[in-house]
Amino acid sequence: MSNRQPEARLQGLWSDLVPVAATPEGPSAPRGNVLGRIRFTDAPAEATLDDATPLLTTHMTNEHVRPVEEIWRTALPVRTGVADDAVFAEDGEHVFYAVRLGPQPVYRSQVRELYESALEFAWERGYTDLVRMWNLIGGITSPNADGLEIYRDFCTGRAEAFAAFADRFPQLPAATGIGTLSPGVDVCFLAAKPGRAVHLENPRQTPAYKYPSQYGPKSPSFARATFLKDAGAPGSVTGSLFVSGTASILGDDTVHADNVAFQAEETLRNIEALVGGDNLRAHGLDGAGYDVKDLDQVKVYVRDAEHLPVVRNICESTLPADTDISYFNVAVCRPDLLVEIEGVCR
Ligand code: 3EB
Repeated sequence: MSNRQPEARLQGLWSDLVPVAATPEGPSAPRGNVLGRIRFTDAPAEATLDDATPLLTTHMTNEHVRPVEEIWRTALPVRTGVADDAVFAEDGEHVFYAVRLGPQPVYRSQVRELYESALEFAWERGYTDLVRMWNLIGGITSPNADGLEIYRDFCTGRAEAFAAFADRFPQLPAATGIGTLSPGVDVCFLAAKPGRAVHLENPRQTPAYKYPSQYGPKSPSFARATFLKDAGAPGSVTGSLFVSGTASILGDDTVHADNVAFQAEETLRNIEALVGGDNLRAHGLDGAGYDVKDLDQVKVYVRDAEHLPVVRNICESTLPADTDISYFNVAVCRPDLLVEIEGVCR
């Protein structure tokens, strides 16, 4: 795991990506209390409290990549619980919430209900700044029972839920929408008490919520990144920048449709433009700014297993040697997207 800026790991929220077989225990384990875990492995499971902490298990690994567990931690004491099908943990400043929706012929209404329950939960407990959401979608580019692409079906239900809660959650958070290897949808999110989150767009990309209808009946509901200011320092520009799943999209167009190396490089340029000081200043975050090399806790999603080596090479030559990077061999939300990259800058 990365040891860059270790002091930053004691502020706000932080995570580690660790091999499933070697979860650190004992004195070498990172300090902090576990808020939630996401296990990327070879089969899905219901969201549960495991070892008294929320655990989401998603089918995202096969023979080409290693299973990993992402562990979100906080310095504050944590309280965990169950809310219907969902599990959660909260520390008074942050909440982690996770839920699995099993396979459906059509996802729209169930996704809407899942999202409305999740938003209601966050609102009632006062975690009104959504920070980061993950949407892990089986068969993402396959048709549902009505012939509509499952990603578009999913986006419709999600957009309806956000529309119903627009008075309470007027701003969309950073997110990922990515394929998994089993049917069903796994959703989890991080949210915070109000006043610390700033949502960012990318000057090189059309906001996803403004994508034209050629990409689906309802646009995807997410921002390109969310900056979470450190707790207890709301006026400060120290914090964490949560970078959404980012792909080779300029404006709203996929570029380099048949060249995975160019897609990976374009994606990293998109992240560079997103996290740079100019873009943070444009969003009112004066004095903050990152380089693509500051991206850590990186997840790289590669559609075709044969492309893993070239994408690994590009990521490893762009990012520092001590960067935490995990690779997954899963479909992306447009058939012409071959790679997607996300991470956190501190
Ligand atoms: C894109 O830029 C690529 O639907 O939540 C990236 C991040 C993508 C989040 C989502 C989709 C989502 O449109 C796909």
